Amino acid sequence: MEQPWWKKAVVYQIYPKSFNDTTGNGVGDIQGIIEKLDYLNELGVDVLWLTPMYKSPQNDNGYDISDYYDIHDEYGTMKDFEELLEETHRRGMKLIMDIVINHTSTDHEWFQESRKSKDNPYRDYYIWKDPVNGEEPSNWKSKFGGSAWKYDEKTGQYYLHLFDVTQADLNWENEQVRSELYEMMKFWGEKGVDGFRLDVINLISKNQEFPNDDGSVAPGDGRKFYTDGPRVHEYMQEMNREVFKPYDLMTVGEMSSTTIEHCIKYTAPERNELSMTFNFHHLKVDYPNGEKWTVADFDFRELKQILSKWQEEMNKGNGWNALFWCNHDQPRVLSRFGDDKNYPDKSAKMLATTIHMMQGTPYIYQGEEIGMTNPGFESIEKYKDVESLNMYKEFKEKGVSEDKILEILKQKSRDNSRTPVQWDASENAGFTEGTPWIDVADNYKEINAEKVKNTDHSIFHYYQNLIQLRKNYDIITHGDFKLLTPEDDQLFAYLREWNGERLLVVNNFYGKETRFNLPIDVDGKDKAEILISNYKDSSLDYAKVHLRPYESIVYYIP
Ligand code: TEU
Repeated sequence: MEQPWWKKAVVYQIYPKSFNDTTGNGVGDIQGIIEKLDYLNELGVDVLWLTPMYKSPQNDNGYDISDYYDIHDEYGTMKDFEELLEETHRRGMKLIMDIVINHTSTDHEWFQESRKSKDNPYRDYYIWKDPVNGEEPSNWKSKFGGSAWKYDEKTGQYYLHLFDVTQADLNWENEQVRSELYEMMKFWGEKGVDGFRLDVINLISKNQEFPNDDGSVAPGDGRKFYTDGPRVHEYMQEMNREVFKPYDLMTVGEMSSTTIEHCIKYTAPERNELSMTFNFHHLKVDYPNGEKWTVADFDFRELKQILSKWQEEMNKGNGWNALFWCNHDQPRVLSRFGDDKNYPDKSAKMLATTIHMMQGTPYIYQGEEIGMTNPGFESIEKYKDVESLNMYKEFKEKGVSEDKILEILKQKSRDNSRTPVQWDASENAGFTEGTPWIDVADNYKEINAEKVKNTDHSIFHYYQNLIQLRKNYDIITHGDFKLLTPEDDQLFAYLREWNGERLLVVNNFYGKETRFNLPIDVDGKDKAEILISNYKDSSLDYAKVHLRPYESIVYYIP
């Protein structure tokens, strides 16, 4: 059977605001992306994913859209966008847009109309409810803190917002809403975009009773009534029929608190829903008891178990994973699961190998390929993210000390990955000639793109190699996955098998030396070769390997 092209692709995520500024206003822009297309092409990625660039008041950096048909002024114009699309295609790369259709900005004209009166034609575009006993219609919580309901004086009802108060949830039960959204997506399809990343798409279908959460299932914030909700698969199939299929689009759904069963349903080809899904279970291994807002080490064994389970079961169910360590909502992986102080180069490469040799489509978040780290901001003024600022306020109100809150934000804030890309050692890391909207990390003189590009065997070149390996070895795309030594507290080793070929991936996740003893019989010693490794003289004897700090080796055994 012919396989879809995106199974062999690598995607690069661009957060335009922090990518590259050409106007000097401190905010990245479309021309800035165009300027770096050759760089991205040289890296070897196939697809660029742009986080939202539509018109927006930017309360949530563009995830609050006020006009789906227009480009946000600071980023440029529709003409700039068309030029970007053309220039991307000219270099043989593809471009996918971020589509946010669970909610719109309250500045969107639909919401402006909707809030006017109960009989406004747009009223049912959103979710409005009467107060219950003079209070919120239910105890659902916003993901950014506080209630998910906001009272609107004008009509005496509450509207639902699962995220910021300026992000009102759309009413997907309303057929007209759905068809307007599909029309809008077709508009981008007509322009020639190659696909969509769909923001929190598994939250669009809500239990229409909007019941109180009795707290019997953690975290008790109402999510069980709208996560992978009652009609979500029906909507995905409708969207596929209306938009994805006709325009032959690649699609990746961002799935909040989802399950493997649902992700198989979203992505199994015969169901005609999405190409692949992001899930976040492996990125909660440093949330003790589910609590993100606390300083904690990560649980390595749990990390292995979760990733392996998704590898095995998605494969069995004919689903497809998006593979990633980082995005604009997560701290930098090098600071999180690697060692950005003692082994930045080795641990960054090890982490890259771990993900890139798995089954699925790998995503590289801007700056990951050059080894960017959390910035370590020391004061609250440095933070810009709405979620971080809300948490700061909540903690303050609870009486938590300033130092404690800052320590938490330093590890957990979404701003950790939103600092400007470090292009070179010049002022502001070459990101802007003005004042950047958020501070550049202090380490830009040591860590920057120019430097890694000009250094042999650097992280950048390592990523180039990983990307090429996926093109050259089908086993990386198709192979089965088996976790080895699951109980080991230091090694993440796995075996891929396909068509009589084997790929053995051995990663030392820590700065201590260790040994790997192959627990099963894998014949073919005399034919084995090392496809990639982060030390230059790694041992070819894969049955017994002595591993140095963060050593990572990929054996190919035909
Ligand atoms: O994120 C969805 C989401 O739930 C998160 O990853 C969220 O940032 C995290 O749970 C907070 O702890 C998407 C976007 O990626 C994010 O940037 C937006 O803020 C959010 O949707 C709302 O559109």
